[in-house]
Amino acid sequence: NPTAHHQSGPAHVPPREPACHQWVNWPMSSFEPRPEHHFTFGLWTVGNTGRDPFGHEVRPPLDPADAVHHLADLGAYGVNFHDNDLVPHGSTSAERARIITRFRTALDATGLKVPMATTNLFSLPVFRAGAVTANDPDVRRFAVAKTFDAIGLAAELGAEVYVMWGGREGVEAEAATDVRLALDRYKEAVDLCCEHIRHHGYGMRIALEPKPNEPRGDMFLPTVGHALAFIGELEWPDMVGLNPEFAHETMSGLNFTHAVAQALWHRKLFHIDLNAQRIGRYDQDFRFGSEGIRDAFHLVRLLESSGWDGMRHFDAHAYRTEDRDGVWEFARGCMRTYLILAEKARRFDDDPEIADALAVAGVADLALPTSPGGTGAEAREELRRAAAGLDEAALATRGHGHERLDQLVTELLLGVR
Ligand code: GCO
Ligand code: MN
Ligand code: MN
Repeated sequence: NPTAHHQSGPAHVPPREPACHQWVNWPMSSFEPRPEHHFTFGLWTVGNTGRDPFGHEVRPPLDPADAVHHLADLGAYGVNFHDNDLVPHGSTSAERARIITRFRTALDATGLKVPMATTNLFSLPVFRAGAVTANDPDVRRFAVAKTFDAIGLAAELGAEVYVMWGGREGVEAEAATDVRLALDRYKEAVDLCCEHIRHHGYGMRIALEPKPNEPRGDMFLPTVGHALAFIGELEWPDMVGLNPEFAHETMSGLNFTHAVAQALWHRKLFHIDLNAQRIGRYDQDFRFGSEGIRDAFHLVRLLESSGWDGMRHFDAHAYRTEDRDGVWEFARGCMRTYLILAEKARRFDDDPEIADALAVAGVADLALPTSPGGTGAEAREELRRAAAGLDEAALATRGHGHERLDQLVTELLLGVR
């Protein structure tokens, strides 16, 4: 029975912190990114060469050490990578050592950190029918061993979060995979990685990254909700959380801010991939805030007011139209937009008219328990008595002022307040 293997009772789960407003105190005025803002980029993001399914590369490859220097100049905190972004697949151990030394020298010179790393389990032809969920056990063993190596590389460079994105875990021909078995094997792979991390004392946490499709027709763990439920079935559920991505939930037509809020609520927001995406389009990975600016605002407001201390990672790339200068404009733009939206979020909280609209909408009242006396028999009776005395017609006819509140958000974002 794949589900009867562990006890993850609430006993060892830390108590949920109440929804809070703990603003990080950043001087915002200049919107200049600085390391303390904890912005990170993947080597694959600023290093994106513009290749797409229809066209060739338009930019030359970017040397990882150059990426480190440029990102540090721009005020980023860190850089993340897939194993093969840094060490090309098939490198000898001598080449590997030389590459890592060169990369480390750049990190030491700039102070840039490596907060997260991951494995490329999607580019090699061997993963064409899946990696850790391929039907073929040999392919799965190859994938898990590659992941162990990548976890070692991540640890070597100080990463505290290890992202697992199942780029090829999925199917086009529905009859070719039994989804329940695929989930057994997915769980097995995550359990193996947790044991590997524990055995070596790496102290790393794993963040699963859901995505509905692309490159596969349908991918396993398609949304944040699916992944949260999956974590409950793992051997080491406390070691595993989420790396939700703006584009991925948006591709599913879902509200990304709600997905992040629920991940926070479950204490499972371990990392985040920020970018921009329009519903119904291909996987766009645009500059943060370039589409869906209102969604981006609500997201930043959530992250900044929740006291979440994770990395603000951008998993995005410059438009294919851009040359190298455009790439750095892109990176700067992601960070500036985040800082501008964080400033807007503060203003939102300081604006007396918005405060009034929030009061009319009763936003703070959601924190009041429905049954202040708890769930016991007496409290339930008390709730009944209170309900019996209510004026249903009055409750049903009153307006909530959401139009005014929402328009105030628009006006704040359009810069007229
Ligand atoms: C994608 C994914 C990837 C992952 C990366 C880290 O849509 O291609 O978002 O960029 O985030 O592979 O695991
Ligand atoms: Mn993506
Ligand atoms: Mn991503």
